[in-house]
Amino acid sequence: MLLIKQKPDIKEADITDESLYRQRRRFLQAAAVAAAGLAAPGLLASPFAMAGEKLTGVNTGRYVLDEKPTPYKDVTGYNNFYEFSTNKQAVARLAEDFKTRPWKIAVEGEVAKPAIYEFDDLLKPHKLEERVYRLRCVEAWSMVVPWVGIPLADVIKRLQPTSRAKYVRFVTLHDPEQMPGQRPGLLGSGLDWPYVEGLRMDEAMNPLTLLGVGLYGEVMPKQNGAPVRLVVPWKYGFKSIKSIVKIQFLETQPKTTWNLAAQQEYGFYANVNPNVDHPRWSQKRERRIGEDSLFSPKRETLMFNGYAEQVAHLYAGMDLKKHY
Ligand SMILES: Nc1nc2c(c(=O)[nH]1)N[C@H]1C(S)=C(S)[C@@H](COP(=O)(O)O)O[C@H]1N2
Ligand SMILES: [Mo]
Repeated sequence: MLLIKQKPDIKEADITDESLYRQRRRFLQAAAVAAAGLAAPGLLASPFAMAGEKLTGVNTGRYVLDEKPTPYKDVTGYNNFYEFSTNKQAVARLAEDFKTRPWKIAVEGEVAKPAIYEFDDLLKPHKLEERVYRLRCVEAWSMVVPWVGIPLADVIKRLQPTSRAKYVRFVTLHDPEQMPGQRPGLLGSGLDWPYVEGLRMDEAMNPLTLLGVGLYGEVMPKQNGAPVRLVVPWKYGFKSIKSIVKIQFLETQPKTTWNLAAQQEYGFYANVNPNVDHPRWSQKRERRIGEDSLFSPKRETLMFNGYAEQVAHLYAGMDLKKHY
């Protein structure tokens, strides 16, 4: 089954769009500066500063899916982001005031350029791409999302990991003042904070792996992991860690949040695999959010979420029942 078409890059924004966009930005900047009563040029100069604002200069067409994108309202209205709530429909509202600027990202470990980077300093030098990827959650639902991001490999190459770097670890912001799900309480998720995730170096460098900064042509909505999250389309959704504040290059395999919470249920690899059941339910089928009803027949889940051609080689010779 052919799921992915690879085409050469096409520049989406033409000159007219670009100059209109700049005019609008200048207006917004002037308005914001006036409202704040002070100038903050560094902050306002960012091409992806405000959640919901349109992104320009995005290359499209390299990875397209022969499937209908999930409606925007479902992509942004049904979210797993336990820092805000375990109720997927409540996350968007609870994240409304989440501050995503200024935003710093610490780069640490086995790398030539460790530093605490401003968001723009780390990501602005790179080209944005739109890629339509499926996101398949452990709970057997899926979405098709037009993500906007930067290939993680591009950023990693610039940071120059040492030869000892075998894994990359990612950490989400820990800020209980802003994130009610991180406060101790009876209704907590039981997870340990901060949320942490990891990839093997070759997985991180695979061309499919994105640092997501937007979706549907807009700056990443807060509930989807603003300002920057991972998008790893051949793995279960929980690997796509949101609101990243730290990237560490390591020699040894790091622990991950869901593996720490329930080792039997969530492994390090978490590759989408219809042949390896979750201990409490089958992973053979899925239901598309926003499209399928409870009564629709479920869709077949595909090996590596349909991306076997791109990633199966990473796991050649590994027992995927053991390394789930
Ligand atoms: N920090 C953090 N990242 C996270 C999660 C989370 O609870 N906290 N949930 C994960 C899970 S299980 C999924 S399915 C996706 C959901 O992404 P979406 O809200 O954009 O659909 O985010 C992942 N990243
Ligand atoms: Mo998930």
